Amino acid sequence: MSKTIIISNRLPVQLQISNGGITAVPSVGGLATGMKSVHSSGDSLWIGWSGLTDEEIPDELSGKIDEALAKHGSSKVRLTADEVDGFYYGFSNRTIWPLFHYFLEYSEFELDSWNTYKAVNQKFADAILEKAGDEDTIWVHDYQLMLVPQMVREKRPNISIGFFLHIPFPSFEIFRTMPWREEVLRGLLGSDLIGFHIYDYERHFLSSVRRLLGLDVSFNDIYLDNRVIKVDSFPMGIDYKKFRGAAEEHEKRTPDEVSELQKRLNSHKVSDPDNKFLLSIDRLDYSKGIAKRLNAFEYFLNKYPQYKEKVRLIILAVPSRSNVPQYQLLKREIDELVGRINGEFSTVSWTPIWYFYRSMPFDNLIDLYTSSDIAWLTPLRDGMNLVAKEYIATRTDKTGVLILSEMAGSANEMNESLLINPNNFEQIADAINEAINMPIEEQQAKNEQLQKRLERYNVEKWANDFMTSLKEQRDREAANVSARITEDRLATIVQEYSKAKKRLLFLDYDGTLAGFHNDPQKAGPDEELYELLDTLHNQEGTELFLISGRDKDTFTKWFLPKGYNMIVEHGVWISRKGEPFKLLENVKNDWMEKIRPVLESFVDRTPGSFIEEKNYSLAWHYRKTDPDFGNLRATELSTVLTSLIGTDDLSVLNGNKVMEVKSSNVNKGRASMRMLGEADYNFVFAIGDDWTDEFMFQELPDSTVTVKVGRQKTSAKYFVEDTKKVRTLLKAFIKS
Ligand code: GDG
Repeated sequence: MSKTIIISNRLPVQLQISNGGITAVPSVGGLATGMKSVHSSGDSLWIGWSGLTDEEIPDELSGKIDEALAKHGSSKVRLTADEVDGFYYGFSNRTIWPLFHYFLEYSEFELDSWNTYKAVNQKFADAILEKAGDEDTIWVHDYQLMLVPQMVREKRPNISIGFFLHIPFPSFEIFRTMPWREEVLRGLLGSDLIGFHIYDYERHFLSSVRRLLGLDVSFNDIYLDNRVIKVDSFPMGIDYKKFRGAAEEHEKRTPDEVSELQKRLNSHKVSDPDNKFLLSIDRLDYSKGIAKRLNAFEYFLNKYPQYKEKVRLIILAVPSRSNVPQYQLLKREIDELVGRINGEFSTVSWTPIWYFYRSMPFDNLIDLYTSSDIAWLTPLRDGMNLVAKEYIATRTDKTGVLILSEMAGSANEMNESLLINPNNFEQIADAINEAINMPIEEQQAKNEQLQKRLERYNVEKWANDFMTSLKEQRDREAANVSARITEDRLATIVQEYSKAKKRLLFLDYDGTLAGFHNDPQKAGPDEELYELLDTLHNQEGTELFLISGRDKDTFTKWFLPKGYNMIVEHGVWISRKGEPFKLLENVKNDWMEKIRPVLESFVDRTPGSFIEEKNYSLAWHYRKTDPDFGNLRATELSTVLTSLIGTDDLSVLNGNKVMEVKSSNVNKGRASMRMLGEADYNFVFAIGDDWTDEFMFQELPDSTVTVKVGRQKTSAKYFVEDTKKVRTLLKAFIKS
């Protein structure tokens, strides 16, 4: 039976060593609960680091740890203290974390820690490879393991792999600064599906893939060799029932069941019912903007002094990564700020900030959520921010106001909250004022909407959506792959070819017989291609046509002496058996005067693009431009041209990095059909790589063997991956 393997840096259980024995206790984190539905025992395995280094695990306990983990469907990856240092505290948390959260100045680019990151990723991949069968599904989590997908793919090309990034993916301008950027992208692209919290991260990732790897991207599909990788956004939800249920339980507690913390909170509420609690909960991390929040609080107290003694800020900062210097500095900064603000504003009966630097038990977390009038979360960057969602879920009477940074992924789904820019103190101070004075009905109306959404799109739905999407992607790939020209299929086609007495072949040139070059004039045929074409051309019963959008002069130079049949400019010109080119279609070119200046203006404004002028068409090439910019300009040009050519019987062809304007009654489909009508052929074959070849695929009769080069959407029956495979195919025709 196939199983699901989940891989994350940490396991969903915590180990406790006591009296020489070991127990594993499930951890309460969002990921662990979210994956519960996926990680149901029996058909699922979770692989991760146990949290203890090799040095910390006495030899005699290693086996016991394995047993304890196995009870929770988990298996450990062993890491030494040095590995944890280089991989986790080093590359993950001193390079990737700051860079991906736009803290470029904190990002350290150390070759040693990169090497450890690679080695540890390989350890995780090996652990997967050891346990995984070909039918299994692998789900890799987060920024610590970005190389794992490709490492697994190399050894198991057919296995299903999903990856989810829990933190933001930064803009290309930030990502490009990392020395190992290509390796990281290639690592991720080992996946079948790559998930992000929100569309913005997806967009940044696709842009980096296009710009740094030059890969073709169509909507959210990436074409890489013989695979298509899907990229999508899946905003992570929370275990709504758990938080809601806990809040309801809290309301039912008898006075002696109430926690000490709750008693303290209650006594303050009783002594001053108008007093408002503002709550902020985060890991102590610079990305969470805690220091800025404290400064903003000071600003608020100065701008709205009437709230002195009326509001109290409760800050829970959970210790995190305290081995990393930035975190130690931040801790000191926050300690000092809290001290200074409290020193400045406190009165005998009022301390403005209550500051907890610790992790609290779940129950206390609920105490804080349910007792606070306002949750105030101002990360400078945050992949999602689950605290915002948890706060809203616990508000059983639907009161409470959420003030949320627009830099948190969750802001996208929670726009009923008061969204603020964490750097805009004026706006923040006004938002706190608005929150304090917001009528109850308004609070309830907003929270009702928010709660509905959180309940529906909860963490289980998130996990299931991701798994469903991964499966769909695999099915789509399997269906597509069935159109690949495999050895068996090739044998059948070759058999039909050799049986046929009269054969007609249409071969596109660029991207089919030869690869692309930045300068089209340099993409001329090589010796092997000449030999191949010579043999086919001279083969008894074979009528070969090169069919291309190229201009006639170039093809005259390259192929006329060879005597091949040629159709160029998409069907305007024809040359048979070495004769000079003749017009195949009667077409006008007086429109060119009108269109040329338009294209010229695009060349001026798009560095790297140029115009190719043919006798009956004009082509604007943008292969050499920045890919995103080029695509943007192409869309713009297409709109401009469409409005210009309306009445002129012209059409715009959107080829592979080229946009061509030509007469509408000329295309490869029409030209190939005319050739087909000239004799009685019993084997017809057409092959090409771009949009302009689709006319042939669509118009030639069903019995034609149509082949697309590449994986893009096509009307062709079959596909081959690249120009190399095209040559293999043609060689097979020759040998038949
Ligand atoms: C990363 C991304 C993304 C906090 N303090 C205590 C405590 N917590 C729990 C909260 C919440 C979780 O920790 C924090 O989750 P966040 O989403 O807010 O932040 P990160 O830890 O930075 O998580 C983030 C997330 O991954 C998921 O993809 O949203 O953007 O940075 O669940 O309740 N729990 C307990 N005591 C505490 O003191 N028991």
